[in-house]
Amino acid sequence: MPRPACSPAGRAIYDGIEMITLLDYGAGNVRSVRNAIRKLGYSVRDVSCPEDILQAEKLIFPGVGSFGNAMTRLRDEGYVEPLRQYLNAGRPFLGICLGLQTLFDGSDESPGIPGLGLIPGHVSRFDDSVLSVPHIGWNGINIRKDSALFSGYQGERLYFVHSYRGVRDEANSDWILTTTNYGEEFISGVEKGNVAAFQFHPEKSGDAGLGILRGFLGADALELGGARYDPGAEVAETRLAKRIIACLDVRANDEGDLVVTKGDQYDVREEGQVRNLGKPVELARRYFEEGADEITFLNITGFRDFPLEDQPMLEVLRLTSEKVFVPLTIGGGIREYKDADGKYYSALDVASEYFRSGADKISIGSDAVYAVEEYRRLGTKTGKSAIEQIAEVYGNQAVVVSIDPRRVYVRSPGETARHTIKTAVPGPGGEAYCWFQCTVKGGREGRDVDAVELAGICEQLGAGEILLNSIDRDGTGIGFDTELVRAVREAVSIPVIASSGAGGVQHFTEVFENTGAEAALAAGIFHRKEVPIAAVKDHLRGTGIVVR
Ligand code: 1PR
Repeated sequence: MPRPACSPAGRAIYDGIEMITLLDYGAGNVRSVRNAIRKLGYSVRDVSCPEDILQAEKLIFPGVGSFGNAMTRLRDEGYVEPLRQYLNAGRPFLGICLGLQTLFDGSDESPGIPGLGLIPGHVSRFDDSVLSVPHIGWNGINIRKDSALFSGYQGERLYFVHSYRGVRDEANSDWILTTTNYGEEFISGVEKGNVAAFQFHPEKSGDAGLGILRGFLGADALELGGARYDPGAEVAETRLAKRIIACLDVRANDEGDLVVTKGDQYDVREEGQVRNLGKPVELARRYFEEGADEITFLNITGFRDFPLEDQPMLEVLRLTSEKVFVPLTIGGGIREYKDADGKYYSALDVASEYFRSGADKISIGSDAVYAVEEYRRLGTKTGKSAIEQIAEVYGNQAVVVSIDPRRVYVRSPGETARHTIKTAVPGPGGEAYCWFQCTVKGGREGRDVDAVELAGICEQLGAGEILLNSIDRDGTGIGFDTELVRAVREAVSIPVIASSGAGGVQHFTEVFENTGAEAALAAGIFHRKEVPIAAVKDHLRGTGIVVR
């Protein structure tokens, strides 16, 4: 493929606005990095040829995807040598996430593929026998040396999403800027001279993250005034916070306007009309300001429409990512598709458009059920399911599987081949056992697959997280189905988001205390302003549960 022409060489200041050079090799969501840079008053120039790297005044490298994929792309574009030259000269550089990992010699994620070799050591995987992996969510940092990057930082938690990490040893100790604990201590930040990199995402870490980014962009103008390194201070282990997620079910109402709606057990109509609880972008912004740790959009009629023709939904994502600096997940209609002209789009094409529009994670519902049925039929992976294809390119952490289960009661486990539990909430005929039947098409069709099996197989296919709804509890306000959440949580080693049924602050405490879920999601109580997000967090804090 011919390389694009180089961007015009020249000054890094245009019309009084400083240019930041962005190394985006087109493999994921760097829209939020762009948006964050712009919000801080800078403009962005993309690297389009190797010389652009050497001409940069300040270079940001937000690596996305897998280690091997990133290094191969860098090599194919001819970027490796100029990048090494730039780094070895100690010129201003900020790596984010994989942008940190590629600075090491290599990674267990992609054996045999060398990294940039600036920092001695190998990146390796967290141990998923003791922890849920990926490490997703808001964790702290321990600052190990003073840095102008933390001029405005006051010790807030920051957003991480990764399965691999660097660990410190003698050979790389002079690089260590910050460390974080997740089962063990790992390197969450490095800095030497003008070269710095973070494992967390400053662009997704709310105002605290934007402050750190500002520290890099305007580092020379800042005085040290924020969090400082205190060599005498005792270093406490950092802890990952439980996440509180606001969910926006979105669809067009009968007038054709895109609205946030909300169902009762998935029925979103009231007196024949689609319930309208607000405008998607406005609500998302409100939740960001109120302290939501993450925002999820579900395009609930995506299973029957084609999302790439649903431009308003993509526009919602683009506009939201300009204002909202916490992770955004989008689901609905992620599957392969043929348009009216017979043109074929893979699920990866659909997901890519969502990532380009500002999504950090995509969520797959119906198609995950079909993929599990196919896996059961063949007894093996095909590499062709949407989960496998998207995880391969964007990484497991970018793929959420959304499950819409409904309880099916039985008198004894022998009545079904599906995974049953003994329940404390007996069925209408006094049945003491139930299984959780997966559905497709927004709960309209039940399939012969249970939620526990589905979650396990989806993990094997490459899903990085489970969004676990409950049709029985949705919109009821009677609390999460903790039996369901516990059963799924115990079956997988990826994070589980408990969803459906939150009616009060105590329900969040209950689900975290009884299930081990990493996150809890709610919709109705937030949309109707019945319970503020801050009240949920205060209650959790009061019971000793760590929150941001
Ligand atoms: O199948 O890949 O096209 O994805 C469709 C997506 O849309 C799925 O993730 C599915 O969960 C969602 N969906 C489809 N129909 C509905 C519906 O409500 N009619 N949303 C729907 C339901 C439940 C949560 C809700 C929680 C919390 N999803 O979105 O936010 O239950 O609510 P609560 O706190 O008010 O109880 P595909």
